[in-house]
Amino acid sequence: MVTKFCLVLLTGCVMALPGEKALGEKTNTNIEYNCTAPYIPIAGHCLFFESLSKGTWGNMQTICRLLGGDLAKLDHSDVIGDVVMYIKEHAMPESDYWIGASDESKEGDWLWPDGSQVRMGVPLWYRCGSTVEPNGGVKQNCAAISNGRFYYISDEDCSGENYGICEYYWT
Ligand SMILES: [Ca+2]
Repeated sequence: MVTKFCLVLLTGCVMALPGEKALGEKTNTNIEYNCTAPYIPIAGHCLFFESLSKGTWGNMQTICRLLGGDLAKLDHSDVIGDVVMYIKEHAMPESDYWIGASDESKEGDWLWPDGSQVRMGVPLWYRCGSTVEPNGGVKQNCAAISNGRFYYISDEDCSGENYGICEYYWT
């Protein structure tokens, strides 16, 4: 006999067999997990959007660290997809948002705040015709999901002012 259990969802409750994905589940967005305010659960991450005031990449890093986290590690296209959906559904500014990737310490060596390597190329970084991000060389060492780049990742001047996405890191 197989015992069924219930996954509590944001939108209700579904029956699922242990080890099975809930019907319609694309990412782990539906799995119950807790994020401490001001962080909110999106695609298995605990994220906070600084969408009221803009700042440099360093400004946003400081804000995120004051909130016990760091700039977000958006290392999967599904996660970025859910982030963009959240931005649109909550009528947040259609703009650029700083994320955690940077090659400030060594040109061309893109790292997340936890020190892991950033996956380059598709499907994370913008590419269209002859434009292949990152393309700013030593003048652009900070990453944003860019409204002008359909929210793909783009490198930008770290001293530019954008909104930001923070993440609480569990490990
Ligand atoms: Ca660079």
